[in-house]
Amino acid sequence: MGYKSGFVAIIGRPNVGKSTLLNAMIGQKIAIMSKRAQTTRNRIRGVRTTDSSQTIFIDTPGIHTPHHRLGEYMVEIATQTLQEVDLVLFVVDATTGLHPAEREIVKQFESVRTPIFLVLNKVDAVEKPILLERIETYQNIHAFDEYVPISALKHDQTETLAKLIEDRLPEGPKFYPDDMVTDYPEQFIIAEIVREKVLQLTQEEVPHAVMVEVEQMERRNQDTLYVHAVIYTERDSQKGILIGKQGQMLKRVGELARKELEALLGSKIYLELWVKVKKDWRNRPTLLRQFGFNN
Ligand code: GDP
Ligand code: MG
Ligand code: K
Repeated sequence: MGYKSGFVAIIGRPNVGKSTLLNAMIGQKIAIMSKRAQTTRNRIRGVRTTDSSQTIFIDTPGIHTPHHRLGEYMVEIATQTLQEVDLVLFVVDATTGLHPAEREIVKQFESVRTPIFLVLNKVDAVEKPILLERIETYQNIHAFDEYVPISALKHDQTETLAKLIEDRLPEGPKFYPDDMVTDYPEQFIIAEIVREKVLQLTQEEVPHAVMVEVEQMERRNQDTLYVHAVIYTERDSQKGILIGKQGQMLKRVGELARKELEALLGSKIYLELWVKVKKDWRNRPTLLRQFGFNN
């Protein structure tokens, strides 16, 4: 048997644990984890390389009912992806069971020839009899190619899943060098981590109306990376919350993001954050493109 390689899409509703799973498979933090829905808006690739195979994971946004332009856009990406990849991982939350939106997603599977695994995540938080019931419920609506209960958070059965994935990959070359875990530029990862900290610290007060753009990034000397990033909000009130009393909130966002980035990129970071208001960006196609949402 020769070397194997292929593309695997990770799909599923927001918050089921797609990013956590990707990170577990890659062994490094790349996709952004969050308790709040819909953190991942872009396709993020993670590469898992072993002696026998290379798997390129695509972390797509959750398929869901669109409410505004951005929503419509997200549905498009997700369905197209199903046709293009070698394998689809349909991740569901075993603690909550079948969701009505998942019925809609599964309907789309009927016209897809790509193999699809049902990955039941968060089994660490579910009793066995309930888990078995859940599996049966999903079995009744679609004949999946594998049923794989895992805990992405605790890394339970993630290696089993990796093996099952490898079994389905076609023979093919190593597309990426061994030490490469993502093909997203540092700028993108920095922006995502700043955004994650904003969402974590501001709770419900600044809803998803936040976008981060790295405007400048340069290595000032051997071990310091200078980063200038702008956090865009939709309203003045959100800008106020984000900056906080005497700039305290923004300072905390910056500190948390800097610590994590230093660990991730192995370099000292000088992080300068600004907050700007850009009204109603979600409904403006040109702005969406500007922020890199069109591929
Ligand atoms: P995504 O929206 O599908 O990418 O979901 P995330 O990976 O951001 O995870 C959403 C939430 O579920 C986070 O709070 C995770 O810590 C949590 N989570 C993910 N995997 C597991 C798991 O295996 N067990 C438990 N108990 N929680 C998990
Ligand atoms: Mg995610
Ligand atoms: K998410």
